[in-house]
Parts: sequence; C-alpha cells; structure tokens
Amino acid sequence: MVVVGVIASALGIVFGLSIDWFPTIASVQAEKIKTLYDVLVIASVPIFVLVVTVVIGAVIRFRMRPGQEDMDGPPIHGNTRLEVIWTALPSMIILGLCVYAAAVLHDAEKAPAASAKELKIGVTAQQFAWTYTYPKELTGGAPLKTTQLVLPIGRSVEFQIVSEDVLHDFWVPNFSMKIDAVPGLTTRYRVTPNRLGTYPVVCAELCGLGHSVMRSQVQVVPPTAYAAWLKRKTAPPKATTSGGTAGAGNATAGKQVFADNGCGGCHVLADAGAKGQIGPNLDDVLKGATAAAIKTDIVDPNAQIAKGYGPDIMPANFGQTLSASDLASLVAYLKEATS
Ligand code: HEC
Ligand SMILES: [Cu+2]
Repeated sequence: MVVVGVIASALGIVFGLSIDWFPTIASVQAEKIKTLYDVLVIASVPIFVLVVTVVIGAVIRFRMRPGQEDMDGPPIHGNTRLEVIWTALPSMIILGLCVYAAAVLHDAEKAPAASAKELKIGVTAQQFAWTYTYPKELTGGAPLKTTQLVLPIGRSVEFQIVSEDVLHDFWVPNFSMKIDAVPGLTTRYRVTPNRLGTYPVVCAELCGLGHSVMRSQVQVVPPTAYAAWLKRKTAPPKATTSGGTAGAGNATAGKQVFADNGCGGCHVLADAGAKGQIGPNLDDVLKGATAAAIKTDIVDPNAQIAKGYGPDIMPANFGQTLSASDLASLVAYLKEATS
C-alpha cells in the first residue's frame, strides 16, 4: 500500500501541476496566488491518495469471504497514539496552509512602499457596461471618464469600484483578482500589472439580461505609451481641419468607436462583423433612419424602447462616456453602414 500510495501521489502531483488552472499571468499578485495554488495541490494530492489507498486496500484485504456472512470483526477500542497522530497531523498541515494563505493575502493587499506613486483609478459598474475614471491627480486637469482601461506596466494600481445600480463584480482573470461592486459602497483592490498585453475585464456577478456581455478590456502598456495615451485623451479637442464641419463625424473613426464600446456584444451589424443577440439587429432597424434619430437612440436609449425589447438593457451613459466627436463619428458610421 505504501508503494502504491507513493507512486500514485507522485503521479497525481505531476498531473495536478501540469494543468493550466490559470489564464496567462499578468500581475505580481497573480504569480503569488499561483504559487499558493501549486502548494495546495502538492499538499492535498497525497492526502486524497492516502485515504483512497487505505479504503481500497482494506476492501480488498478484509473483504467478506464465503462462510463469514454472520461473523463480525474483533471489537477495537480507542488507540490513543493513533488518535493523537490523526488529529495533530492534519491540524498542523491546515494551520500551516492557513498561515501561508494569510501571508499571501496580506501581501496582495499591502500598499506599495512608495504609496504616493500608486495609480488610483475609479471603476463604475452599470447594467451592462464598465466606465473608468482617471482622477485629476493623474490627468493634471479635469477627471477623465472613459470606457478604455489603459495601465502602465510595473506600477501598482488601486481600483476603487462603485455600482450605479445592482451588484456587479470587477474581475480581470489574468490579474487573479476580483471584487463585488456594491451599490452604496466603494470596494477596492490593487494589482501591479507585470506583463504587456490586452486582457478581458469580466462581470462576475449575475446582474441582469446583459450580464454575459458586460465585458471590457484592460491594456497593459509601457509607461511612455500610457503617458501618451493619457495626454491624447485629455488634450482639448482639436478644431476640425480639412474643411469638415464640426460634428459631422468621420465614419471610419466611427467603426473603431463601435468596436471599442462593446456595441457588437448586443447588436448585429454586418459591416462590423457584429453578431450580438441582446438588442435589435441594427442592419434592419436603422435602414433609412436619420442621423438625429440614431444619435437619440444611442444617448437616450430609454426615450424610445425598440419594439420587443426591455428598457434599461442598453447602457444609458454613452452620452457621457463618448466624446462629442466620437459620438458624431459613431452616428456617421452607423448611417453609412446601414444605408
Ligand atoms: C448591453 C447590451 C447593449 C449594448 C452594449 C448596446 N446596446 Fe444598443 N440596444 C440594446 C437594446 C436591448 C436595445 C433596444 C431597447 C432600446 O431601444 O433601448 C438597443 C437599442 C439600440 C438602438 C435603437 C434601435 C432601434 O430600434 O431604433 C441603437 C441605434 C443602438 N442600440 C445602438 C447601440 C450602439 C451604437 C451601441 C454602442 C455604443 C450600443 N447600442 C450598445 C442593447 C445594447
Ligand atoms: Cu454586471
């Protein structure tokens, strides 16, 4: 039984460690959590194997043989040494793992040494969209409200999460961190992104009909690219050159706005390859619509609810999160793509 148990444990540990339990790791915190997880696998596989081996071994060795139907095994009363061992050993293992897990948690929540250098970014959850607020300390001017989350690599970020309506949950699987967005409270967590790339932001709390499309993205970029992005976003809008009237919008830019704001998660739009099924098919319903009507549909979706659909499903804050020029471009694009 010992030989079988040792071999089975070794195989189980190798198997457990070879499984990719986590998506690509993109934060310092996620790395430590993965190590904790690996230690848990190493500690729990032999215990599982021990129990199963003893059970199977006992079933085979002490099974009932013909003629023993009415017999009973010898009565065994307390074995103090055994009882002490099987109480003390698991207690010590569990205590050790608890202390280790608490240390990892403490570490993940700890403020960085130079706490002044930490970014503090607001996250607003709303059925069914995410908005991010870069406060004036970061922009150097007015706070920036945007649907894009861009972070510099290697710098600690504290997210301050609020909800405008119901419970949501701010989860970035690649950062290994998540927390509920609770109406009336500000919840927080911090991460230090350590891998360049674009990762999904997911709502992890069932929040209504559009829950499955309540997604966004976080881009981890080099610090210089972050600074450039922030500067571009907060620069005062340039007067239109090339003779276009202000507010006319640019359909090519509008296609990007459509892609960046998750419209395709809910709507069909052939030109953008969008296949969302939560809202009306824009190819059908926008045929022949005027620019003014399309604009109202976007900034005030509850003004006129499309037939067969419920109110409060389409996010009502695009009027605030989209800049005037992005909105004009989006409208121009939708008009062009559906005409
Ligand atoms: C969470 C899902 C969701 C997202 C995201 C979403 N919409 Fe909608 N949209 C809806 C639903 C549902 C309706 C129908 C109810 C209504 O009219 O408010 C709708 C209605 C519309 C209409 C009116 C259609 C008609 O019948 O006249 C337009 C136009 C529109 N959306 C465009 C957009 C654009 C552009 C975006 C991205 C900026 C977007 N939507 C994002 C769900 C969504
Ligand atoms: Cu949600």
